[in-house]
Parts: sequence; C-alpha cells; structure tokens
Amino acid sequence: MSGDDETGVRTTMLRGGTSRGLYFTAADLPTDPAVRDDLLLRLMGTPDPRQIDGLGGATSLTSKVAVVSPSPRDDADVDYLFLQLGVAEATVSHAQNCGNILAGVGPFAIERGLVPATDAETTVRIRMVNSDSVAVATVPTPGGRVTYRGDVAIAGVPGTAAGITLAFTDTEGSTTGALLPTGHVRDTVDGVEVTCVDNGMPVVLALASAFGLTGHETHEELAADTALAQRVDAFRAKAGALMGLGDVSASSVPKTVLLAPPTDGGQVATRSFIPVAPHTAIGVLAAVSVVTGMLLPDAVGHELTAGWPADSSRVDVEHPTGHFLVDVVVDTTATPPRVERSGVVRTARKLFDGTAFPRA
Ligand code: NQM
Repeated sequence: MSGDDETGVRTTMLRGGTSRGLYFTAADLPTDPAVRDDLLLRLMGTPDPRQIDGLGGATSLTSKVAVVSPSPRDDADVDYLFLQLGVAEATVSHAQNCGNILAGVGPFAIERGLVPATDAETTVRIRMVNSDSVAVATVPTPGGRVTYRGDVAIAGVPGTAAGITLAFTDTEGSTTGALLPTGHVRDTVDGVEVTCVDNGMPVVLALASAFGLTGHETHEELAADTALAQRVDAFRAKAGALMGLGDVSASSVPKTVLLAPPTDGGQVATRSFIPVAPHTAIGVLAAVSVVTGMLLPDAVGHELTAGWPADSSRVDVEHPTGHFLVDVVVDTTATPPRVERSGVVRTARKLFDGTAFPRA
C-alpha cells in the first residue's frame, strides 16, 4: 500500500460513458475505509467547489472513484466498488451504483492483469459491490489487447470510441430490495403522482408537467432555477422515505426523473436530477430504471409507451444533450413484475495511468 503525499498512489483515470473517474485496484489503497476515503478526498481536491488542488473536475460526474479487485465469487471475475465523492462537501458515498463508471471497469481490469484478455473480445463479469449485483461487460480486445478506438458515438461525448456492451442481471431492487420499493406502482408525493422504481438505481418518476415544466428545458435553464431545486430536494426526501431509504438528506439517492413526450425522434424525453442538480444527460442505471418503470401498466409515464414498437426491446431515451439507447425486457404479467433483461452500450477511454499525489 502506498498513499501518502510523498510516495503517491497508482491510479488510472478513465472516462466511463459520460462520467470520468479515478480507477484503483483495492491493493493500491488503504484497507481501512476511513483512511481510504480521506486519501481519495485529498486526491480529488474535495472539499472545494473548484477542486483546484486535486483531480476532480468540479462536478459530481467527474468526482467518481472505482475500486476494483479480484472477486471471491464464482459468478464474477472482479468486484467493483463505486464511490461518489462530493465536490464542495467532504463526502464519500457508496449508496449508489454508477453505470457510466462501470463502462471503464472491464478495460481497467484487463489492462491491470486482473482478467486475461482473449482475441477479438473479452467478457468481464463484474460484481457491483454497492448493489451486490452482476454486470457482464463485453470489451473489444483485438489481438488480446484492449482497444479504446472504435466507431460508437454516445451523446454527451465528442467523437467515437470502441463500444462496450453492459448486460445487467439481478439489478432489480439494487438498493431498496424491490423493483417497486413502496409496494405500489403509483404513489403520491407532495400532491404529485409518482412511480418509485429500482432496477439498478432508485428513481422517482413524475411527469414534467406536474412540476410546471415542459420536460424540454435546457440543462442551463434547469440549473438556474433555484425554486425548482428546493422543490426537487423536498420532494425526493419524501419519496426516499416512502422507498424505505430513511433520511436521504446526505445521500445521492433517490434520483428524480421528469418525463415528457419526445420531441427529437426518441420515445420519451427525460430531465434527471442527481439528486438535486440537473444531469447534463441521464445516468446509465437511472435510464434502465426509468424505462423499466414506464413499461409497467398503470405507472406514471406508461401512457407514453403506447406508440412504442412491440417488436423491439430497445428504447430511445431523450435527455438534455441527446439520446440514450436502453434495452429492457420486463415480464409485466408476473406479480410483482419481473425484469428479464436489461443492457446498454457505452464507451470508455483511458486518459492517464500513473502516480497521483494527494494534498497533504
Ligand atoms: O445511473 C450519475 C452518471 C450517474 C450515475 C448520477 C449513472 C447511473 O451519469 O448508472 O451512471 O446518477 O449521479 O454517471
């Protein structure tokens, strides 16, 4: 273990999907979680809204950490612990997963020798420690080497890169223990009809119109609306309690997602709050949970699925900076409904690999 301000600590920075994070092997970090978290905060430059003395990018989407280690489980190759660091606040939370940072875990595990590469592509079974569920990543490895080059474009990231397929199993009730954590398809929170759903991420679905919004506002418009932020904060606190999450005032979940009819050729328009600030796009597992919820008869937003093609499980989700394709199959005839399949395609890119030096 190394990790003081003189010897530094080995890290790899990757963009995973539309997020960016520091990836570590568990062996390179202190084993005591309190000592580890203190080191991570000092590496990231938190607490400071500009993170000027660290590696964070002054947003929650760029203050993320993946801790990767060999998995003791038979159904997984590696364990991935996701940690969400605060920016202005000295917080480190393991209350949620991150499907974007997940996209970088397969390449990282292969490059660090935790998983042997095979020719053409390599399958990495990743146990997401935060939710104790397994994701299967398929990583392009022509000639047995990870490549980040490819022709897959994802909204919110310039250019193209190699596509990484992420297939999720057992993400139902990831954090809350149930796909429908309140026990109902529909509830009322602050006079607003909601569907609370957890297929990898606890989210609260409501219609944008119930918040006096069109659901097509820009990220900047939403970010400038301080009254909206207060309303979302109070709303998600009540929804979190209803979902059995207790006092969520210091937690990054649940997320709120507002739904509206699509306007750009997609199948639904979304505006997400993580958990109070608006997302520039939408989270991976959040998008999976949104579509899962919408597919349930009587759910908020289910009426928007009326025109969705019956012969395809791929759903095109619009968000403030483009589109996100999700593949979800739910057996709605089961009681309670059962998720049969969910997955996404993302990209990742290695930005640097080396020694990072924490603030003293
Ligand atoms: O929902 C942001 C992101 C995320 C999480 C957040 C994510 C997911 O966009 O799986 O990816 O919800 O804070 O990276």
